[in-house]
Amino acid sequence: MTMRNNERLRDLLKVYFIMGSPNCMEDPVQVLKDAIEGGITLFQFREKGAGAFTGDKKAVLAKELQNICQEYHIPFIVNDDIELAIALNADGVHIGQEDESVEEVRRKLGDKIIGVSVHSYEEAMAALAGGADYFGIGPIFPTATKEDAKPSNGTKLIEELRDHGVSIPIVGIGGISAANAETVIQAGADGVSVITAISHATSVREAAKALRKSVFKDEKLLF
Ligand code: TZP
Ligand code: MG
Repeated sequence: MTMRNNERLRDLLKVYFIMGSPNCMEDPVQVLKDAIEGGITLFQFREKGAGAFTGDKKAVLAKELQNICQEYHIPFIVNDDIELAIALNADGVHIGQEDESVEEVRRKLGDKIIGVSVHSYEEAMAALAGGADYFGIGPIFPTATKEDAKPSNGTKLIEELRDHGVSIPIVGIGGISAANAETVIQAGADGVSVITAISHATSVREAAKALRKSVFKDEKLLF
């Protein structure tokens, strides 16, 4: 079954860890292993920010992290870099509004997962029409991680989309931690994506575990 299947993707998005070398306090390879052992369900390689690797160094790190994901059966998504995703045969990409159009990326990537960051109902409709598989919505809470992040807007857009019957898988992003993840799920998101809450934790493994617990706790309440 393809991972683009909505229900499979909904499960994969629950505990979505995003990082690149600038986010890590120790070796990214170790951080990823610990996060996977703590229970993350999906990984996105996002090599951005001060000191981010480019060129060969970026590609080598991406491959190393992809190898770990493969070893543990965790899908590997690449942020923005479509060519890298194709070269690595990654499981998918995550793109923003400043990147190539969803239609163009879909043509290049065929059956792979395409996640799109959307900030309004109009952007969401356009991404849906272009063939997006899931939406990333945020910043939900204030975040210092993304320099050009828009002001945080809570869960408003997630609620608006769900109220309109939009059923595409949705993941919240921005300032999310084990302490506030439940609000995001209750608003209608299928999962939460985090950088700092896991990558900067004293124990990466325990932080991933705590986040997973808060996301899955809510699921038990619902069913
Ligand atoms: N897009 C919107 S907020 C954000 C991105 C990539 C950063 C999220 O990082 P953190 O550390 O989980 O707030
Ligand atoms: Mg982008």
